Amino acid sequence: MLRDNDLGHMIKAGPSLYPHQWSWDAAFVAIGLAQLSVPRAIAELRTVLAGQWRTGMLPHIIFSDEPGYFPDFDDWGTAVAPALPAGVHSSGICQPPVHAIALELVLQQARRCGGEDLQVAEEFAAEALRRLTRWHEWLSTARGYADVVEIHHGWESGMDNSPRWDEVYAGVKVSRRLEFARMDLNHADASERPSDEEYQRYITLIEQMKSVQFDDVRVKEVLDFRVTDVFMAAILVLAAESLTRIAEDLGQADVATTERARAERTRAGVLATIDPVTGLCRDFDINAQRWLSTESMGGFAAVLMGGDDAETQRQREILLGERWCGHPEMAFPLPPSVSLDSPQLRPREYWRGPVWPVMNWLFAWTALRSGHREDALAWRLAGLDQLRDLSFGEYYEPRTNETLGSPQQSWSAMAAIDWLT
Ligand code: 9WN
Repeated sequence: MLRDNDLGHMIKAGPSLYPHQWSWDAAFVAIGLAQLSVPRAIAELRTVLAGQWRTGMLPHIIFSDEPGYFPDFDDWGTAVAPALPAGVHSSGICQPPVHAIALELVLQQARRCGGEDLQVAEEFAAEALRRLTRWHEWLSTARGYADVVEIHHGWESGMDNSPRWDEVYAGVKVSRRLEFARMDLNHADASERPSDEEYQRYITLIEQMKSVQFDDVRVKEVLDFRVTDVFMAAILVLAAESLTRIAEDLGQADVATTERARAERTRAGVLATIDPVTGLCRDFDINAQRWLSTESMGGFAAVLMGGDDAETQRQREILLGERWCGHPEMAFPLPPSVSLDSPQLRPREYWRGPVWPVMNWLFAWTALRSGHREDALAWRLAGLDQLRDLSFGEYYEPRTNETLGSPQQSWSAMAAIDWLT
């Protein structure tokens, strides 16, 4: 399946709906690819890093030559951005920084294989270190806010239409209705995708960014969408920890020190967002200066980071409990994007309820990493069961396990590969 989605230098996120390379998809996919071929995994990460903007940002899409996706390179208009490197065709926003985590796991696999794989991987790691440090630095400076990370579009979170962002999107002023064709609806049922109203706001934000040539400073003055993303910040903590270990192995003590400090600072920032009533982490609407308490998978940022603090334990119990994975109506005891008991639940609609295999993998991996082997095993077994019909859906209906969104989605296959090897 991954071979079918492979364009040589990049794996399409999905065969028809997503014919390009997405940033966090590629990082996840590289983890699975490493089990099949270490050099191919490295090639995937190399393509991601080659798209790095002059500012340090890793863009969320690197476009292939395939048609059929909206918005494409021309629709984005990033050619006007001084920070876009020559020859790169990319979008103008980012996605969660899974890349250093991927590099660490690729290196681990290369060590198991030894020989040429190890040599190639170590050479690549030495090269990648500087770019990954710049990427993390950009997230903590250009996008640093209250020791977590600020985002400028729901697409940056990777959880595009999660109810987490509803209040923020309500403040996005669509001053003139934009004309465009929703190519995604050629490949997936409208009931499983964001609405037209949501797309008007998505594209309005791109117009706002374009008006200031995607400049990191000026964009903050014109954007209707500025919000911190605790889930992304928790991923940055994990990634900075991975980069610390990689740097130590390569004898780069200064990088290790910087990344360790980043992880500590960001970890404290994420823990500081916890709502004392619900126990979940909260995002903060920067323009409106208010906390967003909407309950969603994003609230489990502390579980993701791991740690022994009481808050993390409390979140773990909530996630495993009857409102979430342990809900009696769940087809499998896996983390849904929204609780089945939530008034916001829309069980077939994208990030508003479905279960996402790649998120199952992420939670299982972090559980293993933080010593909760029993949680990791339970999620792995249920996650594999969910994928048993080999459709490798992008997401699944939480009660019926109906396959939704794009079939043959690359990162869903990655989860199976990693769990089986
Ligand atoms: C917009 C590729 C991407 C994922 C995101 C997922 C979806 C894109 C879309 O697909 O977003 O970036 O067109 O809906 O929400 O997490 O990276 O798989």
